[in-house]
Amino acid sequence: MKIRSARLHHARLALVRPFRTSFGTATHRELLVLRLETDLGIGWAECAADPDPLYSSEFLAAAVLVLRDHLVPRLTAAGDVTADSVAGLLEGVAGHPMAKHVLETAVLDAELRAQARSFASRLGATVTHVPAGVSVGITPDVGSLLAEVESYLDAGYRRIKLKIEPGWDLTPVEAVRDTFGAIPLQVDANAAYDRGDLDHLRRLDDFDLLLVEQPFAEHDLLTHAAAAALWTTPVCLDESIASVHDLQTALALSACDVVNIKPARVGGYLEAVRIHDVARRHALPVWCGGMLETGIGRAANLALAALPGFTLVGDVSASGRYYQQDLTPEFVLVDGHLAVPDGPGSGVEVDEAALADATERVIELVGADL
Ligand code: SMG
Ligand code: MG
Repeated sequence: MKIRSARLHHARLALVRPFRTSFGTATHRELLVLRLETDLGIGWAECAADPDPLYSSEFLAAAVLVLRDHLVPRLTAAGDVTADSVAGLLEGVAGHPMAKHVLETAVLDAELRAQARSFASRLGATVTHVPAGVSVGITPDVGSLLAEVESYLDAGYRRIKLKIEPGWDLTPVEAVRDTFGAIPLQVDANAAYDRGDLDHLRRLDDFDLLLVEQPFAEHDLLTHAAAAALWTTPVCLDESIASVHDLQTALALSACDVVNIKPARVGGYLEAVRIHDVARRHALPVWCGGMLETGIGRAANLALAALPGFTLVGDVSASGRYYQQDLTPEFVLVDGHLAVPDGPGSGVEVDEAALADATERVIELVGADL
């Protein structure tokens, strides 16, 4: 296909409730939505980069620049592109997986829409519905945490993830266990601890958690390996895994028992599938992470989460957990599950009126005259 125009919508959506992690509190999500017009039709995707480089080194303003000045020009210069060729064409640009992800995903969406084929079919989904988990932020006190967890359990969520940080770990976990019993429960530290915390965090072993996600720094695989050897609770990597190579290194070091796969973090869905495939060959369970996506990103995440190696419940929740007004038809929980879209491309239509309402700035990356 040939790219005719590429337009970014810089949008801002209020979250239904603030989401606090060890690296900050979000009351809104600022995001980039890419609309790619090709000779075969339109493709849509959303970029997971946040305004500030806190979760990872990427951030929204940098994503705009690298897309405009380095990534999109490589695709337009190539003339004909396919989703399979995108990663190779962008390889010369170091880093920026979230910016690469949004571009590859929009190409893939346009390509699949033109073929009347779904993401689910293309990626290799084997189920039509996936169980939904929910990620619960750090709250001002234990009482409000318990109320929030209860509301999600009442809604039917099949697994609860608690964000933790130093000073907010054993106590909230114990309170949730004591109150709700043997629910599927896990925690995520977003790299907030260091090697000196190995013994402290080992006390989480008392709570029969499904896993502890990314307790240590992104590049500190050695401390994750020490934890995996010392703790009975499985160690899961998120931020540390940006590619198949990273997974192979983690496996060689025995640095994890589980991997959270986020397409945005690893540069796109095609690399996400390759990571899934390697993990599956090593009998390493994986699950699909989230970046507070709108329905645009969530639709494709559901297709990924429907692959056979995704044996653990992911962070893909219903629209209502995030936004009052989603950018696609609403995703709703039915018996604790979300349906995997099976229409062409991502399987959802972008609500262009809702997108226009949320858009603060439109950035044309390639003119319509090309
Ligand atoms: O999409 O439901 C979601 C959020 C899941 O906790 C979540 N994501 O480290 O896994 C993670 C965080 C990163 C995003 S925090 C803004
Ligand atoms: Mg995480």
